[in-house]
Amino acid sequence: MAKVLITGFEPFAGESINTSWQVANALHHWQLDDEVSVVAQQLPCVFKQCLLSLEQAINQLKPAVVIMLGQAGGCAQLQLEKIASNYIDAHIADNAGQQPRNSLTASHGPAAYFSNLPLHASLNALQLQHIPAQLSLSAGSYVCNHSFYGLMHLIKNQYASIKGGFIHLPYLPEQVIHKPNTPSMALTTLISAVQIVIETSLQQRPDQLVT
Ligand code: PCA
Repeated sequence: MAKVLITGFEPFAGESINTSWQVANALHHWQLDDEVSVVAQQLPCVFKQCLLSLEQAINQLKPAVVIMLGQAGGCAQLQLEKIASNYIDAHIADNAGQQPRNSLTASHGPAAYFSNLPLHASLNALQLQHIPAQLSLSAGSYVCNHSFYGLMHLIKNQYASIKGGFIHLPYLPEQVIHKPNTPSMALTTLISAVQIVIETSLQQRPDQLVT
């Protein structure tokens, strides 16, 4: 049976929930069909520990697909992240009080990796279902980008068969009640969106560059 690992982060920056974990958790044990099962794993919003938890989950599960989710408060659409950059510059401390500035995720790694999920096919499939999404060329320079880079580094060096990548999600409606003019998206829409990306990732090849 093929396994799909979905990760989401614990709340951070004073929030009581994190949309990424609400969505990942809702997909835990989602049975796409007899051949595929989904496992959700929460990651700490802590620079060092998030990579250790991720690596442990991958070593245990040996998934075919890894889709990492993170919250990007303020965005109105799902952000299908194309590029994981080898750069950290934390604008706030993480949940362990660490705030690395102007540094690298992997001192001997390349400057960036591309996601190897079928992002264009996923975008088309989402838009066909009228779910707002776009390709994003930067996952930021905080814990999400750090963990996304960590995933792609692991795929490159140890798990070449894994298809993996990162999606940033908007806030949930209950998170914006006291944040005027801030976009949000319903949990049911976000769950359907991630299900669409899971199905597309299992069926389609990663994006091919035009040469
Ligand atoms: N979003 C943060 C870290 C955890 C999360 O959900 C980010 O975008 O880096």
